[in-house]
Amino acid sequence: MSNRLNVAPNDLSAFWMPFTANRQFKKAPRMFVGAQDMYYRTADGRQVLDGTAGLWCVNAGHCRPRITEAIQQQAAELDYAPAFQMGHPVAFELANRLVDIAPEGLNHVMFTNSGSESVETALKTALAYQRVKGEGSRFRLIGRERGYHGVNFGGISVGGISGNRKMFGTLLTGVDHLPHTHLPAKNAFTRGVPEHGAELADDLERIVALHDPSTIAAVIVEPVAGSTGVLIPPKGYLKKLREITRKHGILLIFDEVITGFGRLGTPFAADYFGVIPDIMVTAKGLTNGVIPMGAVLVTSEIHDAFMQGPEHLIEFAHGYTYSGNPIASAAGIATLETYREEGLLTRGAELGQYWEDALHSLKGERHVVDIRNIGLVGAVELEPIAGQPTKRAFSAFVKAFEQGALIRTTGDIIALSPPLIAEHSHIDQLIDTLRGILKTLE
Ligand code: PXG
Repeated sequence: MSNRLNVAPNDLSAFWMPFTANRQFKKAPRMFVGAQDMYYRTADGRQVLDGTAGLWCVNAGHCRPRITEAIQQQAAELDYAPAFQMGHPVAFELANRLVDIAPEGLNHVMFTNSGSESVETALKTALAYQRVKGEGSRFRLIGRERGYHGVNFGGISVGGISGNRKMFGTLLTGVDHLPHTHLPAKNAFTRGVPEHGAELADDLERIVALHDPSTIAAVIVEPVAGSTGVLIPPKGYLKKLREITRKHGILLIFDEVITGFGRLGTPFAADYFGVIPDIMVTAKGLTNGVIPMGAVLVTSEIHDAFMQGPEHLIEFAHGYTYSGNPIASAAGIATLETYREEGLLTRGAELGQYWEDALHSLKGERHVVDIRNIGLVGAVELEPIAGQPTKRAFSAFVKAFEQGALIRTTGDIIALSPPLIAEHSHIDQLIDTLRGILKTLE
């Protein structure tokens, strides 16, 4: 076995870390060297509770034997097979298993290697679909303010987080954005789905009137906006989006990279809200975060529209070297098996009330201006330090790590999303740690 994990790296400069304050990190590195179930282990032997399922992906907890073994076996048997014009059984099996648990009608799957690639795949599929069915004038894509759809050009174009967009030129043309749904004046401290704001979906009618429906290919939203700090859609909002898109022949894309695979207490957010999109974007929990993989599910109507013309021709000029990679596919199958055996895709619903009560017990602590929750997701929004946005939440993050809990922060919002195997005692530990920190936070 390698002893790499036992040796502290002597030079941290080569690795330019993603979405990280590199200079701050490299002065006081926070390193994990092991993990099991709900906990990480640090180099100095401390246990750190995973309050965020990694980056919203380790839904079944860490180093689960079935997944580890599936990867080991697959690596030894068929490590790679070409993905274009050739196949292997494991990817087909995973596709079938995904369709089995997916919302009704999403019957075909394209594989990718990340959420960002899944988003690009979905957007390109939407544009190409409109064209193959003779509506090539539908070239516009509609996203939403504060939306996060990964970091590639299509995703940041429909995304709505200015910090992720402002450096990168003109982005995709022909994009417009719905307003975000965060209404703290009306909905602060709501438990679960907020009452106010369904009418924000009507803004799509304004956008449609402005551009004409014949120019719009698709609308993409996260059913629950995650990265921007957990914005839960108002009651009835997603149903309205579905009605308006259907009325105008516009495709509806749900980006379920975070909400997929049990995060809300249902297999997908589409199940939670009773709204089925035309295209569903997934990644993260598909393989429990262990091997990079994403999947895009589409309706038969979309898939079948491409299946025309001479049969020797490629129907859709899109795909990746690693689409449906055998090891990733094996990890995906073992992950879905683990979810099924342990009832994890609905466990968030069983834990939901306990989670909600624990989270909302932080109401009244210093600096807390809002608390939001749904399924096994929560957010605690803090008042920023005047003139120094993000600093207060970031210092909560560093303190939490020192005190044995991993949390996530975005702006001055603390986001929590523990693995779905969490017990009440883990929830208590997480919330109590946070409570202690809030009491001492500047
Ligand atoms: N769509 C959504 C809704 C996401 O949340 C992506 C696409 C992109 O996935 P990849 O695999 O390309 O990173 C995401 C990713 C956070 C956090 O703490 C969220 C994400 C990634 C890292 C951190 O909020 N979301």
